[in-house]
Amino acid sequence: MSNVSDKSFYLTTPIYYVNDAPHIGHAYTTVAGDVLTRWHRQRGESVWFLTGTDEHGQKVMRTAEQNNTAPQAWVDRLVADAWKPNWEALNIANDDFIRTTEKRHTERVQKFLQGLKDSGHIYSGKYEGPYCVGFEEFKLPGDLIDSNGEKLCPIHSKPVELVNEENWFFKLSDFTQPLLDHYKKNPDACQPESARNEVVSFLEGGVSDLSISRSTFDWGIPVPWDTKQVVYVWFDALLNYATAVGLTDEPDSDGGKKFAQTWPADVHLVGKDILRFHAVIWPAMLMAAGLAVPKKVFAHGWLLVGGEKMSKSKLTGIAPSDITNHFGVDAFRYYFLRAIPFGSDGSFSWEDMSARYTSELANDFGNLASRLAAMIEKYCDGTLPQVAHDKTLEEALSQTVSKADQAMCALDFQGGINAIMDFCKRVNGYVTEKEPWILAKDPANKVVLEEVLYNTAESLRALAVLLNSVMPTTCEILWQSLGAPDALGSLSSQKISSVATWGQLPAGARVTKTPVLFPRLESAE
Ligand code: MET
Repeated sequence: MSNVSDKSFYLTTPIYYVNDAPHIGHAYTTVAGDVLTRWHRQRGESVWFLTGTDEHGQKVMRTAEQNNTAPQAWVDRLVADAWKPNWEALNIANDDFIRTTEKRHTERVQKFLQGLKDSGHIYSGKYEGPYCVGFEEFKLPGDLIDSNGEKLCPIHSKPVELVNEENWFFKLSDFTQPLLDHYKKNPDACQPESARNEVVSFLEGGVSDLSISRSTFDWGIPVPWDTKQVVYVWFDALLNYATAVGLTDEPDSDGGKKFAQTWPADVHLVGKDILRFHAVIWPAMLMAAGLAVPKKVFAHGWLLVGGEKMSKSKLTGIAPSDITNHFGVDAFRYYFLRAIPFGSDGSFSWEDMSARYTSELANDFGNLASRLAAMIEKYCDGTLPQVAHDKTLEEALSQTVSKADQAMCALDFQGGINAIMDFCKRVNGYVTEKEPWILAKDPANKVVLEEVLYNTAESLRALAVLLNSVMPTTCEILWQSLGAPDALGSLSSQKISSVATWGQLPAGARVTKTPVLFPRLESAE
């Protein structure tokens, strides 16, 4: 039996099209999901984190054709050679990875669809209108831009195609009012506010029924009662969030139990260009099936390079490894969440990233750790002195923790990280003010000197726990260098709620010098 306290915090990223390898835009969303789920784990919650790949549809099928490869072989290769290794390299701790060509998905999609048909939400009709393959979206003529008489998708600036097919339709329009009511009653269900406003005004403009099958190609899931048609790729893809956790399985089966434990999803992270699919079509599909709708859809902004949305065709697409090879994985994870308010567009530039790396990571954080280890070695033979207490630092830490926790849980990553880095600055200020290197000159100051060193070590212990979700590798190294008990990775003992309790490092522990946490950057030339 599941009860409320068994409910996992369930977070998803979009499942990405496998027409190409990941770029930093995909990594941005996935890292955000990883940081948020790691944070919730450190709050002591049960967590389920899903990512995966969207493998059907014309966009993927045509890319496979262009590469003279069968679609299944193409997606298998890209998932194995590009997608999974990229997430491993970025230290993404997802609990599951769903692929839409997996049997667990295709079978459950068919069952779900049959249910909607049986309950009268699906009818046969004719679709005639523009379609953007790059986006896999049926467009309204008013959505398009005109370029010398040619109609282009406004996002990709690529020509749309005219579709004229007998299809199956989902009665999406039936859910216009229920969706408006839902967002009125639950403003948190679509964030940030600008995204919710966009969705509400879209709904207020009236919504048409949606064609949910295609009949002119076969790379998709067959419609169960009409196998000459395949399910529209977005209808198939959106269902991943629920098929991955056992949608349509019997309640007492493993799948059914998993579903009860995870559904509804707590957060669907999406880019703002796919907001309507998630905040209009997806909850309508769930409402039609009598299922709970997601608690929150959060739309983040675009990463801009040179002021424009990144794009491979414009040669502004950047692979994560282009950046991690230079700055390291943890700095990559840190930079985008620290530099860009989540929900707004943000520009990437090498200059800004170098500047933050040097001032915030290398100077404020990394140097503090190496200075402390050097001083403990020099003044205390590498052994942590006796416990002492600095009330002001302790108070500052306690405020930092509540501020950071509130911000992180609201997906304000920038606010959360800022709060933590402000504490780091404060500790640097404490060390500068106390001047332990002067204190060390007179043996009469021994007690005060040891207090300063112990308080600095305690502050670093807290920073290791608080920054662990963002920079897990660095924080583990720091944690161990402080002679802290257990591994930081054994999170059950390193909860956010107890991090502010002062005095956790045992006196007498061996503090060791670490490799420099953030080495000086090699010149890019
Ligand atoms: N494949 C889509 C994209 O990459 C996302 C689908 S999420 C259900 O934009």
